[in-house]
Amino acid sequence: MPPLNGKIVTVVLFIAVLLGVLYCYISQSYRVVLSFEERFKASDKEASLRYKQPSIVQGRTDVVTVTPWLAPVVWEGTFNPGLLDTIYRPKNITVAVTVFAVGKYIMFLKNFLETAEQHFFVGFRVHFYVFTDRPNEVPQIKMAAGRQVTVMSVPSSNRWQEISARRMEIIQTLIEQKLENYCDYIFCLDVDSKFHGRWGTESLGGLVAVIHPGYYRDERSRFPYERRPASRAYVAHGEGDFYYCGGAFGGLLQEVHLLARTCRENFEADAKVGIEAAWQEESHLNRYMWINKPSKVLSPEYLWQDFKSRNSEVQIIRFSGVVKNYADIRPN
Ligand code: UD2
Repeated sequence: MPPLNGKIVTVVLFIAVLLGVLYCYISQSYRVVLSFEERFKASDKEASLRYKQPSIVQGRTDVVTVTPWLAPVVWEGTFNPGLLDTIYRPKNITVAVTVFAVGKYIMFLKNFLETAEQHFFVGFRVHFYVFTDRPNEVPQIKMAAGRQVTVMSVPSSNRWQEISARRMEIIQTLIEQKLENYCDYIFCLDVDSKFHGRWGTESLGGLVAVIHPGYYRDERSRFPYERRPASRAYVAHGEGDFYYCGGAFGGLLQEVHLLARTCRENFEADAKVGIEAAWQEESHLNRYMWINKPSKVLSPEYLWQDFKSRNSEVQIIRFSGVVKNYADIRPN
């Protein structure tokens, strides 16, 4: 049947040509879409590289912005938040946060988490680990995409000193068992506090310490370091750099792991000879930070206390301890 075959060949040829034209059209328009995206990305990158000119001769003169071992001291006005975010965004970092809410301290958790959603690493992946003996009382907070809360049970205690000090051991174990190969940075924060302003990528570093708001204008002889030579937290008079907070510290996972492990070991060695350092793990942290200098130091903007009036050099309060009645909330 030669005429039918001829028709079939014509139809097949026609369809082939049609498919060919369609393919050319689609690939052409796809290329247009791609080049548009590429152009968009390029202009986005250009925009992120357009910012206020930095200066090395003008800047804040009312505060010290670098330690004698050349670690930056982070104050408002010393960094460009947008620029820092564009540097860290492509790195796809995940930040872990530990927060302990044992016993009545659970009452502070809602405010802590809600304000963290407004100010803490906004736009970045954050995983909050809440340690509590009251998992049923953990409030449900609406979290932004990429951010989550995991509740971990811990035993309660009838001594607040023990609750506070045991945190180092739990942080060490958390890093070993859950965070390695998952998170990049970790911050360990007190729950009886809330965020008031940005706390973001400017705070990232290897080992990060926060200067205590109560002592930063004082002579170091007045710092409440552990002063008994028998303690592993001992810092002699005439020694030490700053007085750092036990309520906020952090850095790279490996660095914080070493800090937590060392403080825990020293705390346990002290306990064996019947010593509890003056300010529990805060004393051990201060000794550790004196020997292993932090690579970034956060000014008291990063942990103020609500009962204190703001000093002039503190242009913004980012995180602050709430006023609390110790007798009402502590177990002892
Ligand atoms: C300071 C430190 C704190 C710690 C303590 C010494 C700051 C701002 N605070 O605060 O970090 O070094 O001295 O031990 O630097 N907690 C509970 N349940 C309790 C008691 C404590 O969950 O019953 C947790 C909670 O996360 C709290 C933290 O331990 O935020 C520290 O306890 P604190 O706030 O009572 O200690 P405080 O105010 O003396």
